[in-house]
Amino acid sequence: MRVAILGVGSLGGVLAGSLADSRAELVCVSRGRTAELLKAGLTLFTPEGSVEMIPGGRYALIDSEEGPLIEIMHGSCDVAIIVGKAGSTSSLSSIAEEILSEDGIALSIQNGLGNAGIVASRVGWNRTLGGSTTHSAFRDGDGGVHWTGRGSILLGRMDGNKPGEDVAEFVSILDEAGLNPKWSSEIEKEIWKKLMLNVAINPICSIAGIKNGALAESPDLWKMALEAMRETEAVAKSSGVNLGGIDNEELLKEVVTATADNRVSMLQDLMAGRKTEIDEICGVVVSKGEELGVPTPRNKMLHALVRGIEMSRYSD
Ligand code: KPL
Repeated sequence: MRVAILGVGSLGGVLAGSLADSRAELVCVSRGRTAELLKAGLTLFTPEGSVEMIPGGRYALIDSEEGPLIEIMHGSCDVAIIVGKAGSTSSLSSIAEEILSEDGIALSIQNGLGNAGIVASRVGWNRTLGGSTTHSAFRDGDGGVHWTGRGSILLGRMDGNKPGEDVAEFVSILDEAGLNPKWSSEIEKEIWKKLMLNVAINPICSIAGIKNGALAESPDLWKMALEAMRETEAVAKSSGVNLGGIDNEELLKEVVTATADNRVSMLQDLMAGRKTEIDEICGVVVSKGEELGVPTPRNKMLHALVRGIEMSRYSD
């Protein structure tokens, strides 16, 4: 099975590094300095403390900034996993469309809502899987990928149908790679649940400049995180997605503990001077809330503050 990982950054590095130990053939799509560093190979620091060096020859590498996909890559992959930032879903989806074989499958494992829909508009709903993950990672300045929290990958068909044989084979490869895949027949719910975690953890840890674990140590920050989560749950409910019976505090505690040593992707983006996913995280909750008449003041405030930090880069 030939698997392409589209948008290799920190989470993509975890996928590439762990899938390197599986029977899958690999293609990595990245850009700029990350692509440059991937040429030489990939160093993966596992949560258990081991260091794995994956030689650059273990995967075919595509720099998406180097022009159109070369002919030989067209239709060459059975699976395309889209892990790039939500803002790059559109461009990565068109690469997925080109790189996938006729019945190849695309899987979006990204933060925010609506990514699987964008992917499906290029490759079709019947070939698109939605996903969400609680694995956490960051990249150091030399391109080393530090897998800080071993979580799981939830994936499922957006139409709720059972996986076919090709999908089952892919899931077994993810399992072989130690990525802890779990099939979900309610993936839309899981994507909302992940959004609830992202609105709670990402902006607050980014504004405060703290690692995930520290969120649980400040009762005031914890309270704000839970408020953002509750608002998101209410928006989900009004959108017709009943998350029914989740204990928000328990869920937040579980993820914050598993990723205690991680700096959220949003904080990593701010520290590197990149645009964050705040529009796709709190922004989407605010706009859906406005559409549905659900108040979302906490998300609105967090959205404005992170946008403000982004803007501060450009002021004197
Ligand atoms: O998704 C994440 C992120 O950093 O974007 C969590 C799960 C919060 C891990 O840090």
